Amino acid sequence: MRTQVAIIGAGPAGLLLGQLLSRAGIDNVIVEQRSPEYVLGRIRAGILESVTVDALERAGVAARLHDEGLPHEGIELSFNGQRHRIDVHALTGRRVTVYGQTEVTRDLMAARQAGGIPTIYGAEDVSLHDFDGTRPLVRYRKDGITHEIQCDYIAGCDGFHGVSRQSAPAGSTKLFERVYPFGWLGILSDTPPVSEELIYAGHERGFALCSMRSRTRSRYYVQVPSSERVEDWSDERFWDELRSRLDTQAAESLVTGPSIEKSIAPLRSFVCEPMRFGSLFLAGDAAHIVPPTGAKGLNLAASDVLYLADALIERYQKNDPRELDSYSEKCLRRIWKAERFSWWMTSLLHRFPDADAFSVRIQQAELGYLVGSEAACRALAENYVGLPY
Ligand code: RFL
Ligand code: PHB
Repeated sequence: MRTQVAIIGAGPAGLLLGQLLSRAGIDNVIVEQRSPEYVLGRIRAGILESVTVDALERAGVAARLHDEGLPHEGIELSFNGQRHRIDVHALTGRRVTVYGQTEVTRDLMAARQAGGIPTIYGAEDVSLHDFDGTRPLVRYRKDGITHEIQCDYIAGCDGFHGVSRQSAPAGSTKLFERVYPFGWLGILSDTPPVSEELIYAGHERGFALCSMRSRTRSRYYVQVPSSERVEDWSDERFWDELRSRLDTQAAESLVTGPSIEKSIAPLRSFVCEPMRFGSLFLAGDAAHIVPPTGAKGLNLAASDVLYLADALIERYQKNDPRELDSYSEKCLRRIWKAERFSWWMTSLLHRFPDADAFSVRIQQAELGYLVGSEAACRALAENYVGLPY
């Protein structure tokens, strides 16, 4: 098989890139190791920056997002038993939208299928070849048969554990990493959200987050030590722990119910530099990870993809490779700002097992300063809604 762009991974990054390229008349094939059902079964991000909404509009997949997404104009910070609202819209003129990654993925998959654009699910042993030379090639096995895709470019959109970053030549990457000594235990339940807006709670027992997917479906998280096992968390234990970390009013109005998903996500900051190796370009979690506290992972994947789609369009429509040449540098500028914000939100709100009394007081002082200072609130708000693309 031959195509212009071979895309590895059918997560939001790969699917969005495919859609933007197809709409510009650029042929592409997606190679995904899992099944569509598996991809749709992963419960992940919930908050879209306006830049991400714009990208989905450009991809022609925003109809349901506009119908069902919930625009949010503020967030609540909770600590010392009190809640403080940050009016993100008043401070920035912009909003975020609550619309689950699962739904974004579903909409992108449906559009791709409607357009009859090829996606190979269940591809095994995917490998990338000759992207430093003149004949880039993707090889995979399906149903016991080996297949090859010849292409001009390869987009590595296969997430943190994918094969693309690992295919970069030895010694060509610089990796930056911080692994946090805790994770987030998350629960999804068909119960009305405890609050109209998200509550980010710092508490001496650890961080908690009250989020949602719709007016009838809630998503809650509590910080747990990295050693924790999901099997040890009954629904009842989860709800008790969450309640203990919220202010009295939220704790009393929390509606509980059976979980429909429960999992633990480790927290990590990670960046791979550069993001280009000859004809191979990394995008999304394949190149960087942020802890979810700032709600930036999916949004960064979308901004990488916008840069990459525009650069490939310039290359094909005007035979101009300059945007491809500056892709990595342009992405990394935005990525490091989101890394900083996500690290800062994480440091501000979580309990660190090795924190001494001094660090705890500094954290308290920072929270107190933040909610008392319009300048500090604005800095948080402009990062939360997303820095300019
Ligand atoms: P994905 O979604 O991991 O998709 C990669 C795809 O590649 C496939 N794959 C392969 N395919 C072929 N060959 C191989 N060798 C392959 N190896 C892997 C995988 O099966 C998969 O289908 O990466 P992508 O597309 O870059 O998207 C990134 C986002 O998924 C991620 O950044 C967000 O989910 C992060 N995130 C959040 N981001 C936000 O913007 N806002 C949020 O509110 C938010 N909340 C979260 C989050 C992530 C979380 N977890 C579980 C890590 C909350 C949580 C709990
Ligand atoms: C989510 O709803 O899953 C979510 C929301 C905000 C975050 C992280 C995750 O910061």
